[in-house]
Amino acid sequence: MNKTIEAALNQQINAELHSAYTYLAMSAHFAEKDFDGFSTWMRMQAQEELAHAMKLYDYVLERGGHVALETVAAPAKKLGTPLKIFETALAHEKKITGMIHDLYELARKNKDYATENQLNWFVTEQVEEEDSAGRAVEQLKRAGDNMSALLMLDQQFGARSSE
Ligand code: OFO
Repeated sequence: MNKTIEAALNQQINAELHSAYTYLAMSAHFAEKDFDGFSTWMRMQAQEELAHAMKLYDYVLERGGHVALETVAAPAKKLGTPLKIFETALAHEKKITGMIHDLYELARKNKDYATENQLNWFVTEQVEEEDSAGRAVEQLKRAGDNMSALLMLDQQFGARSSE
C-alpha cells in the first residue's frame, strides 16, 4: 500500500477516534444536565464514530498496511447550550467531510481504486451525518428557550435507534 495513503488513512482513523471522544464528552455533559435523550443520541453517535475508525482500521490491515495509533486530542471542555452543542457537532461533521474528500482526492491521484472504493461508503455516510446534525440544529433553533419544547426534543432524540 502506498505510504502516503497509509499515513492519510491512519490520520483519518485518529480523526474518527477524536470524533468518538468529542461526542462522548457531549453525551456526558447532557447526562450531567439531565437531558437524557440528547445524551443517548450523542452516546450512539460516539459508537458510530468508533465503528468508522474500525472500518478504516480493518481496511488498512486488509491491505497489508500498518495501523499507527497516535494520541487522540482531548475534546472541548466548554460546551454551552443544546443548540450550541449541536451547532458544534454540525461544524465538526463538515470538517470531517472535508477530510474524507481530501482523502478521496489523494486516492484518485494515486490511482488507488480500492481505497477510492472504500471511501465511497464514507462519502455517503457524511451526507447522512451532516443531515442529521443539521436537522437537530434546525429543531433546536425552533425550540429556542422554550423549556417544554426542549424537553420534548430531548425525549424525541432519546428514541434514536441508529442512523
Ligand atoms: Fe461523524 O462521521 Fe465519522 O467522523
